[in-house]
Formats: sequence, C-alpha cells, structure tokens
Amino acid sequence: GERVRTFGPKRVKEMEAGESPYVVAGSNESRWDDKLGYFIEKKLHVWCRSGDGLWESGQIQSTSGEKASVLLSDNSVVTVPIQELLPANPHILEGVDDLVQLSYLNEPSVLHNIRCRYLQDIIYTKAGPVLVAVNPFKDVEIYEHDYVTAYRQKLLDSPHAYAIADEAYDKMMAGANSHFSVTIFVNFADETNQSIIISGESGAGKTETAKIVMQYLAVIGGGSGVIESEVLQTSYILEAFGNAKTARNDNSSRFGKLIEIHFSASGQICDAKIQTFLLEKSRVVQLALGERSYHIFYQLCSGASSALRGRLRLKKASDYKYLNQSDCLEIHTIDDAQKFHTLMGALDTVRICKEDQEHVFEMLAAVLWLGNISFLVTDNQNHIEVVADEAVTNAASLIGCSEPELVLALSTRKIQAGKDEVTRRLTLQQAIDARDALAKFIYVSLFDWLIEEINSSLTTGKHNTGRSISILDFYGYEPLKKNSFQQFCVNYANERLQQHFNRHLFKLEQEEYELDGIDWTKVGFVDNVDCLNLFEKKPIGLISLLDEISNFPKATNLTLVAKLKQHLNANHCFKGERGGSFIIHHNAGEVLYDTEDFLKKNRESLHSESIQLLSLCTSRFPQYFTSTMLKQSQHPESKFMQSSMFACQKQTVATKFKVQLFELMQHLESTNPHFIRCIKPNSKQIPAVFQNDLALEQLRCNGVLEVVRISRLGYPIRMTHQEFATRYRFILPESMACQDHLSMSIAILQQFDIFPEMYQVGYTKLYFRAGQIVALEDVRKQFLQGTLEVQKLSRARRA
Ligand code: AD9
Ligand code: MG
Repeated sequence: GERVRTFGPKRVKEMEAGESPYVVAGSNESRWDDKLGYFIEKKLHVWCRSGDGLWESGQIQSTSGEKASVLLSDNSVVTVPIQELLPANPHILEGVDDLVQLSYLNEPSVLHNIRCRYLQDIIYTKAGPVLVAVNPFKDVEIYEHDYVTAYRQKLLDSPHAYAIADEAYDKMMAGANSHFSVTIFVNFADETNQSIIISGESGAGKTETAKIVMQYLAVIGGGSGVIESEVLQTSYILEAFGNAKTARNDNSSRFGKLIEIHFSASGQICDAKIQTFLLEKSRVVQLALGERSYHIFYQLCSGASSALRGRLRLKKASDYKYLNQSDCLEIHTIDDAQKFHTLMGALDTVRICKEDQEHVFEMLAAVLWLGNISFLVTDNQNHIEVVADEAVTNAASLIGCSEPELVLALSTRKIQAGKDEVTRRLTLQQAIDARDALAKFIYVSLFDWLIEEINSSLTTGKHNTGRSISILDFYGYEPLKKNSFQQFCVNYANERLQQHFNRHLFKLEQEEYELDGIDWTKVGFVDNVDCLNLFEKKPIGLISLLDEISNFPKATNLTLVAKLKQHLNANHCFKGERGGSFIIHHNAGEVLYDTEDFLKKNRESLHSESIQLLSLCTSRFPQYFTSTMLKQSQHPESKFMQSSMFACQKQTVATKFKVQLFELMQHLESTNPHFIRCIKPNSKQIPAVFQNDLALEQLRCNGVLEVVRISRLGYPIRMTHQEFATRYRFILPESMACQDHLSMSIAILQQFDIFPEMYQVGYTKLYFRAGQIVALEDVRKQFLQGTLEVQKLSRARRA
C-alpha cells in the first residue's frame, strides 16, 4: 500500500484509477480516449484545472492529440492535457445527500457536491457511513424541537447530527434488547455501547456538534428533567474554564473531552461521566498576540459583584500581566459579565456549594496576582529578589500562606550538596519559571477538581445498565506554522484515532459484503502503523526517547534531536532537521516540530519548594491539590506501562497522555462507532464563504476522501432487489415484469447489458460499482419523458 501520501495532481490521478462508468474496470489506460467522443457528443461536463490550479467545470469542445479545448462557464476556452481531465457528474446528481451516490467520485466532484449544499445552507452530507458537517457560522434553524421530533419519528431522513444521534440511540436500545430479536439485530448483539466520534480542525464546529448531539439525546432520553439539564449545563463550566479565544476560533476548546452518557433500561438518561484530555497549560501564563487566556478570567474580572471583588482584591482584566500581554481583552460578540452569571447558575446546578465556588474564585485571583509578581536582578550573575508589592501580598493571602513563605519559594531552591542542603538563589529565568509553574499547577488542578465535582454530581450510581453513548470532542490534527509539544501530543492522538477510523470502516465494508454473500477482493487501505510505531515503539520510539532524555537535567533540545536522529532515521516517517527540529510524515501530511521547550514541557516539574509551600497553606484548595498530585505520582504505573528504568520516577506528560490515550482507545474499541467529520469552510469565521482549497485539505486529512476511495474500489451503490426491480421494471416485457424481485432484477441487468464485473448480486441487495447507475438513470429519464420506445429498445438489445 501507499504510505507517505502525496497530494496534488499525482494523487488526484491515482484516485481516478479504476473509476470509469462505461469502461470495464481495470482498463484505465486510455480511458479518456474511449469516453471523449461520448462526452463531446452529449455535451457532458468535465473538470479541469485552470491556471491557478483550482478545479473548474466546463465542456470539451474539441480535441487534438493529447490536448482538449474546454469551454468554461465564463465562456473562456482553455487548452489542457486530456489525461488531466476528470468527469463531472450529471446535473441530476448535483447536491446528493450521500457522496457515494455520485457517479464520479473524484475530488472536484466530491467538493462540488458539498459546496453546492453548503451554499443552500444544507450543512450536512453523508459520505457512506460518515457524516460530514460544514460549519455554517450562523443559525441555520434546523435544531428546533420540531426537528428533534421529526428525526425521532423518522419523518426526515436528510443527513443531520440528529440522525446520527438517533441511530446511535436506536442501536443502543436494540443492542441491549438483542436477546429478544437476535435475527434482526444480529450485527449489534454485543455492540450495545455506542460512540459518536467528532473530529475536525480548530473552529470546524466539533464542540457545537457535540452539544447538538447531547441536546437531541437529552430530549429523547429525557426523564425527570434533572440529570439531562445538568448534563447540558456542564458545557458552560467546561467552556468557561477550558475554552479561550485563539487566532482560529473565538471559543476554542483547549482540551479534549469524552462525555459518556448512561441510559436506563427504558432508554432514559440516568448518569453521565466526563473525561478530559491534555488541557493546554501554557495559555495560563503565555499568550500569542490577539489571543486570550481562558474565558473564566475575563468573566470573573467583569462579572464579579463588588463584594466578591473586594474579597478577591480583584482589579480589571487589563491590570493583570497574564491577561494584558496579548493586546486582546474582549471578544466583540461576547458579554463576559453575562457569561459569568450563567456560569454561576451552572455551578449551582451541578451542586458546587457557594463556599467552594468562592474558593474557586480565590484560586483564579491568586493565579492572576501571581502573574503580577515581578523580580529585580541584584547581581551580575542574574540572581533576583522578589519585588515586594501588592501582587505578593494578594497572592500570598489568596493562596493562604505568608508573604515570606511565598517569596522564599519563588526566589530560592534547596540543593543537596553532599550531606548538606544548601540554599541557592534563583536567576531571573528560573524565578519566572518557578512562578509560572506554580500558576499553571494551580489552574490545572482547579480544572481537574471541577471535572471531579461535576462527575460526582452527574453520578447517580445507576449506570450499570450497560447502555451508553459516548461523545468524543477531541482536538483535530493541527499543523501550525510553529509546532510545539502540544501539537506533538495532539497529532499523535489523531494518528491513533485515524487508525481506529480506518479499521472500522474497512471492517464495516467487509462485513456487509460477507453477510450478503458477495465476494470481493479486499482493497488495501492506508495504514498508519509505521507512524504509530514511530511514536510508541519501545525502547526506541519517540516517546520513550523523549522520556529518557527528559531525565537528564543537562540535556538540551539539540541533544534530543541528535538522539532521535540516531535511533529513528530508519523509520521513513521521521526526518531529523537542523537547529533542533524534526519532521514527521503524519497520515494527514508532513509536520515540522520545533523542539524548543519540549523537554521542559514534558517534565512539567513543580519545584519541591512550591509543593511544600502549597502543602502548608491554610486554605482548602492548595493542600488538596498537592496531596492529589502526590497520590497520583505514587500510583502504580497503569497496566499499559512496561516497567522501565524510569518507572520509579514521576510520569512525564507524554507518557501520561499516552496512557490516557490507550485507555480511551480501549473504551472506543468496545463501542459501536459513529463518525462526524467537521469542516471549516473559511478561516474568517464568517457565513456563506466556502474556500475550496481549505475544505479539500480537510477532507483529505480527516479521511473523508479515503472513505470515498474505498467506496469506489468496492461497490458503493446498493439497492435492495425490490428497490431495483421496482425502479427499472419498465424496461422488461410485460411477461417478465411480474416475477419475484430477484428474477426481475437479473432480467433487467441482462436487458441493460451491464458488464458482469460491474455488479454483484447479494442475498438481499444488488451491488454496483461507481457510475453504473448513470446509464440506467439516463434510459429511465428518456423513458419517463416518453422519448424512448421501450419495446424497440428491448428488441434492439436482444438482437
Ligand atoms: V476547537 O478545536 O475547540 O478550536 P471546534 O470545537 O471544532 O473548534 P466550535 O464548535 O467551537 O469549533 O465552533 C466554532 C464556532 O462555529 C462556534 O462558536 C459557532 O459560532 C460556529 N458553529 C459551529 N457549528 C455550528 C452550527 N452547527 N451552527 C451554527 C456553528 N454555528
Ligand atoms: Mg471545541
């Protein structure tokens, strides 16, 4: 199979191979030469690439040698190589619900179909079993209660996130009851638990889609009203504490989440559980220009009552360095104060008591004040002193320690020298790191605590019914200009999720053919196992090597890259670069990683001084945070971890993440998955603009084009014997038009002279290769228009 994927014209050509409606599959050599005459005569549309490399549709006017003249819609004529043309779909197929209904499944056709729908506000399209959702960036008015009812009662069947939720719900209920109706639901007998896996790049609409799905489940699985409204309200908390404005999305989730909803035997929501992944910590202390920190800070600063402000010694957001460093304090469409009130309501709903809420706000204020603590360099070795100002006073009082204790923790470190312990003064950079590490630790611990509280509020202990739907809203593959440790982890996770996706879809395809008695040559699929090995292989995968180097205090990122080059150059997915960077050939494309700070971020160490400081604090949270951390680090390694020379040390971030990811995959493997792929149509976050190149890139990265490719290699068009016989029986002489559906179907196939390679007859359905239905539809259309004399045609065929 194909491993490193190349895109552009070469790949487009490769995708075209084997696809030809009027030619026997496999004879794709001069396929265009065979078709050209037909396309010219019938004035059929083709796709060609114009000067700027974008696909445009037009009609072939003439050909000469290897070139064709194509008339474009703006009346200009371009001359292009014949072999670069691709067939376009007939107009009747414009904007079909499911991409695999298209006769031609090439890239421009797929894109055109999605675009046509999008411009009519039809944001959902199926690609076989996958739902594609294009972000409308406006209210498309398809989520009202009527829609819930219509999808529940199966009155609507157009693609929709509701339809996916509905299917998941039905399968869950059917699976759980399958011992009553084994024959009907034999496929799902042990697949009661469902998962809805939502992916896409930042701003594509994952979080909104997850909420839409939850909304639907809350209505159809609604019971007492309490638990489902709690589940919905958790979004306000998660978004306040885990979302932020970034360059790509004003409400970007900076963590991954899995929400597992449990249902009772009668199908009502009874319990829920949230799991989060890899909250972006650096955002607490460091912001890119034009981005914001977590929403909650701004909400607190503008929404807190004056009494609360007094107790927290709170100032305006613009007074805090952690917030004002990026020149962006407001989002023009958002009222932070209003959001703060909604948040407090949500905290009440999940039964976090007022006293704890107050403690939460204290910790937030403490983080902000920590950021304002500054240092003064006092000697030529860059040693510092902490500037004694209101920042120190306020931070100390909010954390619950004395000022000298805080000053000591931020400016000195105890070091073992032989038998003695000596106190060293910190340099400016060390002090800044210590302060920021403390702020990040407090924030992340607070986030974890909130999730725990939410979970204990959502847990009713009734979840052992064995029916659940899990919704995964995970970071998408993220190739930024500058890729750091966070992207490294995120892209690694996406590699795992992509493998799960590929395997599942192939399995599905294969199973359907086998169940229906179809023999088909198994098609090779893009396997990303080499890339996964690159990350995971022991002892010389990226993660093990990164951990090993992270354990040497003196190591630098250059040492790291040298080590990686030494061990990984044999893997074709890896390439070491100069200046401390390396390239990984991901499933979705090439990514360049800059390793500056990789080691620091992977170690994520909180100084023992800071741990000690927090453990001695008088207020509720700091003590709790440190004891939780210590408990966690004493935890035996997860069952997935091999014991290694590092097992006794603190788990690194990458390893912790890997363990979490393995647990997630194990969970997903035990469910029947449903996939939603979100697409961001433009990078401006505005409605009605569809950028072809941007969308195409995403369709490639997220595997939608791959699904289409698989479909094309197999038999994407399926009709039951009955559907087929009823639709095309007009062609049969009356004497034959009253047999059973299967016999009629076979007679029709013979009448139409469909090549045997182009279809298969299954126990219940007929399976056609892409494009086969077009010729049938063409004849049917003529028949319906009365221009075709059926008897004459039949006679001619038989002759
Ligand atoms: V990120 O990876 O967390 O940065 P998401 O989650 O993929 O990203 P999000 O759901 O936050 O994107 O969507 C971004 C914005 O698009 C939302 O704030 C909405 O303004 C808009 N959006 C997304 N989906 C819909 C929709 N179905 N209808 C209307 C939508 N607006
Ligand atoms: Mg999101």
